[in-house]
Amino acid sequence: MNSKDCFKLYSEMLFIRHVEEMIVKKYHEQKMRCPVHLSIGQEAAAVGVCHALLKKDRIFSNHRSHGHYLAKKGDLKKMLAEIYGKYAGCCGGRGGSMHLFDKSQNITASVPLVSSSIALAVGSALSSKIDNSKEVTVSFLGDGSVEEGIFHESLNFASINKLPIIFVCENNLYSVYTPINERQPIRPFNKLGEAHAVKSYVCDGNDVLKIYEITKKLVKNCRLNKGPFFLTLNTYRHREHCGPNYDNTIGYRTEKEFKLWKKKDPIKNFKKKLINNYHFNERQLEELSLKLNKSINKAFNFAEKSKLPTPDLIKKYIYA
Ligand SMILES: Cc1ncc(C[n+]2csc(CCOP(=O)(O)OP(=O)(O)O)c2C)c(N)n1
Ligand SMILES: [Mg+2]
Repeated sequence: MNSKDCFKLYSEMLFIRHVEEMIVKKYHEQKMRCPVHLSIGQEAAAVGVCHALLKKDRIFSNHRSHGHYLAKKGDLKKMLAEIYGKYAGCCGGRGGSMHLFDKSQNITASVPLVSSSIALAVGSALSSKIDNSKEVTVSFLGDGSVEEGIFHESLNFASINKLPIIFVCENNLYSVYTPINERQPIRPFNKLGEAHAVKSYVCDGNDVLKIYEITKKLVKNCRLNKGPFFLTLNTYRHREHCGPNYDNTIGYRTEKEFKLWKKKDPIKNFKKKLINNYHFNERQLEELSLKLNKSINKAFNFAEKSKLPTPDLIKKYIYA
């Protein structure tokens, strides 16, 4: 990949990091009244995958959806307004952080019921196949998600119908506070896909370049009707399961493990790569950081100043 594209990948990851760090900074003001599941530490997955997609391709996400939404070029102002519960939000302020949509970018749904958006994504891929439209669907899911029956039904259906879909599992080792080895038998993760005859790959989830390269191949193959695929990205969330804080002191994961994964920070390491291998300098990257923060501040101002929905809207979208 050339240096210009690498800079783009870095910029997209840093953008997500800065947005979520600003949420951290402002969350205590209690103006954002919905739960937030931050993806700090997992930005490479969202950016590496979405960078390999075209605008027409569709993504489906879960409760940890900010990174996916922003990486697929969802509108930041509408996302923040949604988190602030404002009418200008992408769901009119009715959904909050876990319901991010942007039809204009084909961010079709994020749904916090664990695994439920996988089946919706399969429906999306089925429609692309019927229409022969060559759109690819990505279903983002977590390691906890593979424990739900709908995951297996969805892979089975996608496999038998050869659907243009990539199931992307971000394995961050935890479902809330329960580590994966207390929830699942020890077996290679890609066996989960192979059991349904879905070609499966495992990739370093903190290496944005590797993720981009492998997704690009899978997307190409999906367009050639060679899907579906199951891609596991091994990564780690830095913050608590839900909320702006750290929760390492409550005992479900060790400080040692946390520090080990912090060293694998996808953004810090890619920054080193940009400087050492692609000849960028600290000043250029600092300028980028300032520029991103400027636009992020504007979007927060917009969200904070936007109007709340009025009471008469309560019945809108209620059909019975
Ligand atoms: C059907 C269902 N069961 C339980 C929950 C509560 N819940 C919310 S997030 C979560 C953990 C999911 O873990 P994982 O899929 O690994 O995603 P991560 O939070 O690690 O990103 C659970 C159990 C839920 N939202 N939906
Ligand atoms: Mg998890």
